[in-house]
Amino acid sequence: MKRLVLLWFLLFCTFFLHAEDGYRLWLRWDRIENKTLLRSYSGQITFIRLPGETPVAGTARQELQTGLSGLLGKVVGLEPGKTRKGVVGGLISDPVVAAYLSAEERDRIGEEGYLLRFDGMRILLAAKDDRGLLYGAFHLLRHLQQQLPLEQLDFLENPKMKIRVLNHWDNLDRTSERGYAGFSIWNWHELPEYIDPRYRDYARANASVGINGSVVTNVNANALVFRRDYLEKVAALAAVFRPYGIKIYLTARFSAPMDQGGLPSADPQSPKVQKWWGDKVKEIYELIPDFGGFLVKANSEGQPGPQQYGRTHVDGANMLADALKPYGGIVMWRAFVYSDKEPEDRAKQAYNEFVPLDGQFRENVLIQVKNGPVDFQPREPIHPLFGAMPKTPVMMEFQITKEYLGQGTHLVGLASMWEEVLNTDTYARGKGSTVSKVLDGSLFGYQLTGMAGVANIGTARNWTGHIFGQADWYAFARLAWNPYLESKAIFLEWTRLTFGLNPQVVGPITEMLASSYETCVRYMTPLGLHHIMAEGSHYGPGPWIDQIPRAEWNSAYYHKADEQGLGFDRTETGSKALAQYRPQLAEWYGDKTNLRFLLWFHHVEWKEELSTGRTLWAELCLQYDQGAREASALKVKWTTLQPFIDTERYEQVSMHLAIQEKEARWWRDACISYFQSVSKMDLPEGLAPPKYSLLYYKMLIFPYAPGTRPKW
Ligand code: GCW
Repeated sequence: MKRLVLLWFLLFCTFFLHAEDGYRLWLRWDRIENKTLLRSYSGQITFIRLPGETPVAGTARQELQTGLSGLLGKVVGLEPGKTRKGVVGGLISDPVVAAYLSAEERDRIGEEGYLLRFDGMRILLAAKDDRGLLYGAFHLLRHLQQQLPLEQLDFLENPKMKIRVLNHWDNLDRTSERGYAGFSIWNWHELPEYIDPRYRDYARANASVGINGSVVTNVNANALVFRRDYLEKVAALAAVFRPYGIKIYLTARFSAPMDQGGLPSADPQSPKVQKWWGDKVKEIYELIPDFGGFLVKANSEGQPGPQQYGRTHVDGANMLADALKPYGGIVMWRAFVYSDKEPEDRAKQAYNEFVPLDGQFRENVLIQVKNGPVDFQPREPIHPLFGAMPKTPVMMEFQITKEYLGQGTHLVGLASMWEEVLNTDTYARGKGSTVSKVLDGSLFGYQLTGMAGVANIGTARNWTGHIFGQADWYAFARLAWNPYLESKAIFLEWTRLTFGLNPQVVGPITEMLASSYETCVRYMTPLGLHHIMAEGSHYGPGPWIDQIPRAEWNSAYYHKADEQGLGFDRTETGSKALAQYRPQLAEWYGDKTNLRFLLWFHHVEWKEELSTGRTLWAELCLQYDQGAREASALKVKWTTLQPFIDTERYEQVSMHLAIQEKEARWWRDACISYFQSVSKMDLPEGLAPPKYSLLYYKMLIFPYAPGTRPKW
C-alpha cells in the first residue's frame, strides 16, 4: 500500500512538477486543469474564424490555434461547428466582423489596436490592421491562460506608443555589452543560411507583449554591418521577424561613410557623405522593404559624430532622416551625451545641448533619452529633457539589462522603478504633465512616440539568465504598450503566466517583485547616492574610485564625500542642475525630507539630523544594513515556495538569491567601510561592523566580469 502511494506521488510529481528550464517564458499553454472551467471554455470555443490574409494575420491565426488547442487540450478547428460558438476575428473592414461593431467602436480602434469581447455567444476579435489581430490574439490567450472568466473579456486596446523597441547592445562577434545572459542570440557568422529557431521564438515572445521593433546591433556601433554580406544577414533576420509584426533597425556608426565607404570624412554637410548614406539606405530597403531605421549614438563616450566637423546633432540626425524619409524610416538619435572636457555637471549637459535644438529636427527623428540624467543608476530623478522639448518627439530609453542593479544575479522588479519615472510630474504644462503624457504624445502632440528598452536577452537557455529577468522584459513591453499600467498589476500578471495560479505561489512572488527594487536601492545607493560602482565592469561597489582621468567616471565626482558630509550640491549654491526642472518639480526634488533624492541634490553634513530624526551618517548605515537584511529575507521567502515550484526553476532562483544575499552584504560592508573612512564616525549602536577591512574591498578585481565595455 505504502509503495502504491509512493508510486502515485512520484507520478504526480513528474506530471505536474516536470522539469522546467524557463525557455517557454510566459507563453505556457498547457491544458487547463480546472475541469469545470475547461468544460465551460471548451463549450464556448469550438472554432476559430480568422482570415489569415497577410503573413501577420496568418501568425495571429496560427498562434491562436496552437494556444487554444494547448489550453483546451483539443484541436480547435478553423470551421464553424454545430454550435457556432467560437472566436470570430478579422479586420473592421471585414463585413462579418463589422456586423458586431458599432460605428463608434470602429472609430475608436486605432492602428495596432483591437477590440476583444465576449457577447455570450462568440468571442469577437476586431482590429484595424493585422498587427492588431496578433496583439488581440495574444491578449485572449493571456486571459484564458490566467483562467479568467470569459464574461470579463471586454477590451478596446490601442497602444499608447507607436515605437516599442528592444535595443540589443550586441556586437557582431556575439559579445553583448552589459549583457549578463550569455552571448548575443544573433549568430552573424552563420547567417543568412542558418536560421536559429530561437529567432522565431524571440519574435514570438516579443509580439506576445506588443513589441514591434528590434535594434539588433550595439549603439557602440560597428560599420561592418553595412557591408553587403552583413545586410543580407540582417535581411534574413528581418524575414523571421516580419510575420510577427517586428521591424528590424540598425545602429548607424556615424563614421560609416569612412569606415565602409572609404570617404575622407563623414561630415553631414558633404554631398559625398550624403550620397553615401542615400545609396546605402536604398540598398537596405531593396533588401528589407520594411526596414525600421537607425538608432544613433553620436559624440558620446568617444563615438564619432557631427560635432567632429563643427556640425550639430540636428545636422547629423537630419542628414540620416532625409536618407530614410522616402522609405518611411525613422532616426532615433540618442541624447546620452556628456563631455570629458567640460567642467559642467554631467547631469546637466544633455539638457544644455539639446534644448536649444528643439524644433529643428526632421519629422522622422525622435530623441531617445535615458530615464535619468546620469546613467541608469538604481535611482535617479527624471531626465530634465522630459517636458523640455515640446516641438521634438522625445522617446524613453530604459535599461532592462541590470548593468547597475545587480547584473545577472539579483532579483529586482524593475517595473517599480519605471513606474516611478513614468508617473513623475514634469509640470511642463501645469499639474498632471507626467512623463507618460510626454511620451505618449498627449502633452505636446508628438506625431511619433516611443519607448526603447536595452535588452537583457542572451543565449542562456531561459533567455535572461535569471528567471526573474523575464519579468523585466515582460514589464518593459507592457509599459511600452501602456505606460499607465501599475507595476503591481504587471507583476501579478507575469507571475500567474510564468508560475501558475496557485495563490500560495503568486502572493509571495509578486511581493518579492514589488519590494525588491527598494531593497536594491537600499543596499547599493540609498538616499540619492549614485554612480558609486566599480570601474569598467560596473560589478560591485567602488565608492573609493577617484583616479580615472575622466573626472566624471569617478565615484568621488558623484558622492563628494568629505570630512563635513556627503552628496552632490545641485541646488543654487552648487551646480544648479535642480533649476533644469520646473519649479514645482524642483521643489519636490530639492525638499530635504524627500530622502530618495537627498544626496543627489544636496551636500549634507554627516551630523545633520534628517527627517527621520537620525543623523545622515546613522541613516546611511541603517539603510545599507536594512537593504542587506531585506536581501536575506528575499531568499528566505523563496524557500517557502519549494513545495509548489518545479525543481529546476526553484533551484536556479535559490542559487541566484544566495548570490544576491552575499552581494548585498558586500555592498553594505564595502560602502559603510569606505564612508566611515571619510566621516570618521562610529557605527550606530548595535550595527554589525563590516566583515573585512576597506583595503580588502578595494583590492577585489573581476577582470572577466561579463558584459564589460569592449576596448576599441
Ligand atoms: O551605461 C553606459 C554603459 C555603456 C553604454 C553607455 C551608453 C553602450 O556603461 O556600456 O554603452 O552607457 O548607453 O551608450
